[in-house]
Amino acid sequence: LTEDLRIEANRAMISMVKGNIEKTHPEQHQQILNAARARSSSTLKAFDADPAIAAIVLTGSDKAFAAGADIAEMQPLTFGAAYASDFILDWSAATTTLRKPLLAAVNGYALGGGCELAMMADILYASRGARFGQPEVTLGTIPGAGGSQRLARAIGKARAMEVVLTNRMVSGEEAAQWGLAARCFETAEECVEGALAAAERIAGFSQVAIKAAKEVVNKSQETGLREGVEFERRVFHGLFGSRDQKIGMKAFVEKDKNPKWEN
Ligand code: CO8
Repeated sequence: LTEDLRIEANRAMISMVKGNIEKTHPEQHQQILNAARARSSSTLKAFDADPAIAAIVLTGSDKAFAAGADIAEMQPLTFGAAYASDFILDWSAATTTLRKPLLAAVNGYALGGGCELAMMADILYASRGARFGQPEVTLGTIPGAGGSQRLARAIGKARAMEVVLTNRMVSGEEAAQWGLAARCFETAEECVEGALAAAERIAGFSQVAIKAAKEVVNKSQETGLREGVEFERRVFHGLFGSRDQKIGMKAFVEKDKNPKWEN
């Protein structure tokens, strides 16, 4: 019930593979990149709508999760073009409005937009070799896809300032210690396996409960405590209207270890 989504050429997250595509497909590389970009948002939406999929795992290669937006492509961009197209919005909106859990398995570099993408995940796993960073100031700009906001919420203002202002990279181990990653695995392979195992566990639970649980935890990042607790209680009350609440509690009472979830 899980799907390993390997977006090797995600929209504007293509830096590390662009060179390879240029080498292997010199004639069609631009077409391939454009198709991959157009596909990434719609692929996520299609996975979110597919009842056979319960969770999505996003990963990259051992060298890089994603090295950020394509700097060469962004270089000539004007304010007018960026503003008119609301550059970045469609891609980040597609990622952050998923109702199913998104897990990121980060190995190697997660820089700029790559770090921002990883932070959009509901569960972020890293390996020892992961390197998170927001190097935008080295390019004369700043994070543009939520990096400054999500990083500060995840690791606190002091550390986020250091990362954003000094281009300090955060290792996988530090990411786990600081609360940016849920866990740090020894190797890249273990990290991807860990993410897939977590996705499998999620797939084994009531999907209506999973969606509601994701929604209430996310609410905590956007609201005050009283409002968040009230929201949680209302959603909790609402779940008494689901079949899965009856199925889950009946299974516990009857010591049935394998409830058949319906929604
Ligand atoms: N854009 C364009 N090309 C890149 C990028 C990039 N972000 N990253 C790497 N490359 C290219 C290199 O130019 C090089 O190309 P070539 O082989 O043609 O010379 C190739 O990838 C391999 O890179 P390196 O030779 O530099 O490999 P190293 O192992 O020495 O270093 C690094 C790897 C550390 C990843 C290094 O390449 C690097 O620092 N890259 C830039 C990282 C960066 O600054 N990222 C932030 C970009 S800005 C951004 O992401 C804003 C995002 C806003 C949101 C976007 C949402 C879509």
